[in-house]
Amino acid sequence: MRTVAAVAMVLMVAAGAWAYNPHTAHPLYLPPVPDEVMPTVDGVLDEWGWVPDDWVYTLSECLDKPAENPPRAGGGEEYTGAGDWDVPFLFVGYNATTDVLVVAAQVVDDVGYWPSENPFETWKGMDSIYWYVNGDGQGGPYQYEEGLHAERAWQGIWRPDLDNWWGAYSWSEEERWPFTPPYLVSGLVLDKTTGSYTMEATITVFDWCDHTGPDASTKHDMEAGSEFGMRFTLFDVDSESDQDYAYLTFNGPNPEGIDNAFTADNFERAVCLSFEDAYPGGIKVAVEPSTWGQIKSMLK
Ligand SMILES: [Ca+2]
Ligand SMILES: [Ca+2]
Ligand SMILES: [Ca+2]
Repeated sequence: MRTVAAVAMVLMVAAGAWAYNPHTAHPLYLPPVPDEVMPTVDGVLDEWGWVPDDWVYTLSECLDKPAENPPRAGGGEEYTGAGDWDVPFLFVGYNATTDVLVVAAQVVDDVGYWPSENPFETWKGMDSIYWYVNGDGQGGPYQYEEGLHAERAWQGIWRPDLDNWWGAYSWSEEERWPFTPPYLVSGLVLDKTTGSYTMEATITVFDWCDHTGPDASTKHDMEAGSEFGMRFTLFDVDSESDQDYAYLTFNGPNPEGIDNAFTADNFERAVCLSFEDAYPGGIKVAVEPSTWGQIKSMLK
């Protein structure tokens, strides 16, 4: 995982009229994904060997970290080990050419838990991924309500069991175009019994995401130095017990319980790095196709 001190000096954009979480000690730094290594978004992680270890997040290194230094891992009770849940590989970056967030993850689980096929009951506790973005960093509501469209910030919830379904509480079912290709593309390979999966996604962040469609919307310009608000959490749930869950999250402390107000005012500050700042040693693009696990085992 990238050390904060090494990249803190590259920040040129001072926090000003933004509404980020004031309780987090540092921004979330996003490395670029160069065009030549942009993945095929199919959930098969055979093209990620180029990523330096600095930019690979794993659950084991996120355990027991202070809340103000995300990403961090936790759960309902003490973590019971990799046999319950593990994240051997998580990458979150951006691509400047297509203006998208790029995420890839391998999640190893023992029990796939989805007690309801209704995606709008996911909040009750199921294996899932939660995304929140706020392109202009100015906060504001992300919750869709009758007559209120959350154009600046929104929430995406990913259910691996529902045929790779992404949904949003921020939008009505008829207005969920930002969660469909080409604005959001995702692929996964799921073992439904164990809940284990590998996934990839590209996610368009908008400064203004108009409910009428892309013509009236403005993409966030993803380039070195740009920033925006986001939250992100991977969840493991194995039963209906309130205690039986684990997570890996980019979210910082939330002492005011502000997220219960459905506002983006407390999102984390994500900052896009230049290639030179992210990869001072360069990258090796000519890696033979392999799964991430095979690559790691070869290196040991
Ligand atoms: Ca792939
Ligand atoms: Ca589990
Ligand atoms: Ca599970």
